[in-house]
Amino acid sequence: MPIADVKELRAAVDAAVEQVEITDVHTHLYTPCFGDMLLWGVDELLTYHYLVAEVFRWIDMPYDEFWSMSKKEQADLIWKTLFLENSPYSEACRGVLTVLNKLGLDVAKRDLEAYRQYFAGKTMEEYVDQVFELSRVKEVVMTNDPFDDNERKVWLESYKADPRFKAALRIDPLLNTWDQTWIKLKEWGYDVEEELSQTTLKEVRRFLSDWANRMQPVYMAVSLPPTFAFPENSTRAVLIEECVLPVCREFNIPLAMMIGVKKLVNPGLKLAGDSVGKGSIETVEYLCANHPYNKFMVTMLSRENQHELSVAARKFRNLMVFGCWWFLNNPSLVDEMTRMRFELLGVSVIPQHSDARVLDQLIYKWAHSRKVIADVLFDKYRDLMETGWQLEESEIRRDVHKLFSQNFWDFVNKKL
Ligand code: RAT
Ligand code: ZN
Repeated sequence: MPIADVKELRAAVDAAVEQVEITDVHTHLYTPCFGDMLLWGVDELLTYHYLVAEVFRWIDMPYDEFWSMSKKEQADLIWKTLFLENSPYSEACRGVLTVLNKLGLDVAKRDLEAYRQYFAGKTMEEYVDQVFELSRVKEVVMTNDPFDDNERKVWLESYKADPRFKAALRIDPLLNTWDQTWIKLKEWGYDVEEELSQTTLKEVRRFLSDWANRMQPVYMAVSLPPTFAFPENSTRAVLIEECVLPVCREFNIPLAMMIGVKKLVNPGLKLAGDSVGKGSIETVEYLCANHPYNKFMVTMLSRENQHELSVAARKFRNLMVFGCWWFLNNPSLVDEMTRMRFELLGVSVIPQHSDARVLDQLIYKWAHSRKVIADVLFDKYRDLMETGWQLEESEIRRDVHKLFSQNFWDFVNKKL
């Protein structure tokens, strides 16, 4: 039976978005076998780098002094400064409170010690189950860095797959700091030199294939500066052309490009010290046009790039736009970007990913995004109904399932 009126439409959209099981296409979470690398609990939530950046707007403490404090001391300072001495309505602060509230803790009490005790009584494994259930996330894609010594060790010695966690082969050091990375490759037994000779390129391909076989990644990924250009007379461009794209094709996996990060504009802030710059859409267009048998997932960090990125996706079926990344993951910008993407691309986008670094963040990032995306969808369906088009509830569920999960898998499995 078609949806009869706007009231029924609102209920149908809200229910579909509320209930859909999510595939979260980009996170920094890990399966429990990675041990301490999987962050969780209130102290991790409070020391999230988004909040570290915010606390330094208020405190005069030297950066080093902050970094020499224990995690608990840092969390205490952030709680006091950002939650008690100011109202915590920034998106990152609000997120912490959404998590506590959804876990059933009493946010009104402002009792950090009580929240700590709640987490102290849990094991990581049971908490993983609880968070996946509460956030209705079915599966997450990790960010797996074969150049990270701790992570590498787990992959080589003790990795235990968990179907809820998919791997993504992240290759920033290869493409962004080759002058240091080639030495590591050499130490690991690949016959490479700094100059990109034919042997070196072959060995880099072998390295990527070895890790693709080991991780079984759903895509290869890299974050890139605003100045990222292709084609270009640079090491990065040669490595992309000669190594990354051929191996992605061989394994039939997309290359996810996250474009627009200016690394460490303030090094004192460490992980919180990165910023944003406008990237080049011509680079994305060139890659899609000249490598039609490669698949590209692209997210750009600058608000100014969003319109042209959506237009590019209208031109290239090998381009999948995904997520409202990092500084864009705020309700006002998610709303604006999602509206524009739905208007230009219909159902054929991946509107959001969480970028969760702390397991618990799945709860808030998805609660907040679900709400904004449902509001936008409701408006779009209402506009449709005004033309006389009739909508079935099952069609709304179909679209929502694609947006929050299936589009990703269809793209990953697509053969060009
Ligand atoms: O959003 C973030 O946490 C950033 O620090 C980055 O991790 C970014 O998402 C990335 O994957 O490079
Ligand atoms: Zn990320």
